[in-house]
Amino acid sequence: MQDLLQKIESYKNEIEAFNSTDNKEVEEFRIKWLGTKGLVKATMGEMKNVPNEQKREAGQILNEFKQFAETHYEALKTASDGSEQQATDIDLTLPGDETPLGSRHPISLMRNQIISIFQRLGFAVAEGPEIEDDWHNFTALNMPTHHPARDMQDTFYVEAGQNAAVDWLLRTHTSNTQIRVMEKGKLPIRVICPGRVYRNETISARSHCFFHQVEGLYIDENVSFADLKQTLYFFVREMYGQDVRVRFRPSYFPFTEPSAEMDVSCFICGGKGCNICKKTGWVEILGCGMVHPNVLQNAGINPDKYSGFAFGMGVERPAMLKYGINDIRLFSENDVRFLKQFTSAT
Ligand code: 2NM
Repeated sequence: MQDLLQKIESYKNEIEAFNSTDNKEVEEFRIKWLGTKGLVKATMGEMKNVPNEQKREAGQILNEFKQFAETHYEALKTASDGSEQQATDIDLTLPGDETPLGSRHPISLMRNQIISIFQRLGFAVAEGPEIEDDWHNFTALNMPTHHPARDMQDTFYVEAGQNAAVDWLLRTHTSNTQIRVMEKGKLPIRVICPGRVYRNETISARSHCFFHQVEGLYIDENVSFADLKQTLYFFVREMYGQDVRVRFRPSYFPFTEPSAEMDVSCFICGGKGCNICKKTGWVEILGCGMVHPNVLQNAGINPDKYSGFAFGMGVERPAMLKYGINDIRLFSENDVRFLKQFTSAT
């Protein structure tokens, strides 16, 4: 009996000392102590060796030992189950990972808005090269060899090697693309040409050495200045609202004759006079005119049969006015804090 008590005491110590959250080890514990060939059962079997007068007391002690082993096993099992849950279960109530969404560049938004108005009038979009030859950027546009706009001061020429047959340059307007469309010879023509252009200007808050333009061209038989005006009236009403007022001022471009600049009543102050319109009540938004007969001729179109109008506008300035941007350099710095502020379906 004394031996049995000692054995139980040492078993209890061993059980107490065992700790693990590993499922396999806990199961091994169960088999060792509580299995059908386990130590608890074997110890219970020693009842038969206990003298009769001590059986009552020994029974109690053995039962208590069995319970001790079972309780310890249950505690181990609960702890190990919990650890497994932590490792494998997914908390379906957690919010999902955020997917970062890009936003459209403000220049793209402005350009798309301009383009879509002309598309509704049946204009197609044409794009052309930014690195252009002298003919398509200047000569064909009725800008002769010594025209001041060709000056190195204004135009980025491309180093093309000593024996290059032609001068290469970064286009100074998107009219190059319109010459290319005309040269294809498919008439009538209704195209809108958006794109980036380059001019050798000092970079500041108001001007940059590259910017964006949208130019339009309409060529058919009997196209008149009245067609030009009505097309542009439609454009500005769509762009700035049905109440906008318009004025044309005579101007000069080598590629159009007659030429004009178009102003709209200031969309900031409504014409009363503010900083944007410099107290004039008017904001200049585009240049336009009837395509010069020399230009048609240069591009292989008979000026006696066909006539057309063209116009060109910048994208940066209207975008700055629309979005309240005060420095043109922000458009090309790609600061995400700037870029992520612009959202639109277009
Ligand atoms: C402007 C103003 C006036 C223009 C002319 C042509 C072409 F190719 F037909 F000759 N394209 N764009 C034009 C006319 C551009 O921008 C202020």
